[in-house]
Amino acid sequence: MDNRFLIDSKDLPFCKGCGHAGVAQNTEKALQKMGYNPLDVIFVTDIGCHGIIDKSLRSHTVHGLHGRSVALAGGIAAGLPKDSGKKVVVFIGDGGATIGMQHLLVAAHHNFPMTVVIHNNMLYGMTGGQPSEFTPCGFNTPTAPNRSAIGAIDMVRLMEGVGAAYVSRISGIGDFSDELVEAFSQPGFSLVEVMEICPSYGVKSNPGMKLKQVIESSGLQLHKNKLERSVNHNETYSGFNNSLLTDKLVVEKEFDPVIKGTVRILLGGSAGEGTQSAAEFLARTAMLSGLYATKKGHYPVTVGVGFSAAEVIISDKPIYYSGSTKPDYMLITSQDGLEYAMPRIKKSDTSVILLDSSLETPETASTVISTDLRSKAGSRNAAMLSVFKLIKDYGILSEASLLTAFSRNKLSTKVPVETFTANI
Ligand SMILES: Cc1ncc(C[n+]2csc(CCOP(=O)(O)OP(=O)(O)O)c2C)c(N)n1
Ligand code: SF4
Ligand SMILES: [Mg+2]
Repeated sequence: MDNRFLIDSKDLPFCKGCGHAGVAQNTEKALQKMGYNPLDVIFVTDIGCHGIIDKSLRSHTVHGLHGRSVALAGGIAAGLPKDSGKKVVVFIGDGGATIGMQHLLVAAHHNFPMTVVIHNNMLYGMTGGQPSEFTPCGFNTPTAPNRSAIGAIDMVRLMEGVGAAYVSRISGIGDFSDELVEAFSQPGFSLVEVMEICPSYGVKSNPGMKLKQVIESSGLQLHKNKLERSVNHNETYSGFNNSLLTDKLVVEKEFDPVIKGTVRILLGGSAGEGTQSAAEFLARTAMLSGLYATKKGHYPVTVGVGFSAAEVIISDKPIYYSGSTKPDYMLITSQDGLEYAMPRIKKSDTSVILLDSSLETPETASTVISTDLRSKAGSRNAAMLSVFKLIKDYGILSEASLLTAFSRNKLSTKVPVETFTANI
């Protein structure tokens, strides 16, 4: 692959005269000077005008949510093997740096091995020129024509305060590729704030004002600072980055499946009453019978209160979507669960609903079977009893698989199986 990073460095997707073009061109030049191949560089771009450079790049690109590109890049940088020879570069605007400032501070503090290039045009370009926290005193924008008093955050000083290994503020005019080379060469974290101007909103709101003048009058000096850092994130965490999947549970097939096709089950109960465990148990019992199974939990953001619901799908075919708008069965063990499931109960006309006998039968075209769950097994085990009842009464899995799965479930050490078998 040849060493062009830009598909066409003369045809970039910005307004005429936009400072973002200079950053893209100087970045290409700097990386070429350093001998990088385009596929050795991972660009993580942010939301904003600068971010639309993606389509013009011949490198790896990841486009983040607004302000989150540094967090994404941190993940990529941390995941790269030691001495991979790859370079992670973040392109972010002053708006994104404002919105995601915490990510920048943490990335610098932990010394993540990557370079952040802030395209500081001192306003939110893409949305029409609102001020950001980088808008300096006296620099007007279309929506803040008299922004004189507040002034800009000095990002470079802020970065120094959290121990950034390398920071610089440079003017984005002309050839600044050597400054970028210096930043890109750092082994740990580096940040370059490129001061530039947005002709469409910055120039229009500040007629006749030149970038040099804005920089001078803002009190934000062009500046560079290097700090010796003996640790970086990747070294500190080496050995702690095992895959989350390494100790995944493997459930081998021990029983023949009973069903053909797909069965969708919704469990609706209350927090702390074992709904999620019962749903997981159902999914594992299906896997023990050689079936595919998914389980999706739903609960309010504040855990431990309100409803606790789960959707389980079991199938003889791979499952590509783990939700079920029309469950075949609904196992409802509490008032919270009933309220949660109500929209689906109302809509559905083909479900079988096992409903705890303490609950009022809802209006529905589906079949409702009122059954003693809470009174027989107690509130904490009602969901598990409903799963036993489902398997026994509707024969979707074999009884042998059910009993084997239960004997391996930690609940079996606390609650005798008869609590369930004697009540179905
Ligand atoms: C979380 C979030 N807030 C707001 C927006 C709307 N939005 C899209 S682009 C943009 C402005 C981007 O400004 P900047 O990051 O400085 O980039 P520029 O366009 O100036 O290059 C905003 C506010 C969004 N997409 N996401
Ligand atoms: S609106 Fe401003 S920041 Fe966006 S491309 Fe045009 S000149 Fe550049
Ligand atoms: Mg901007």
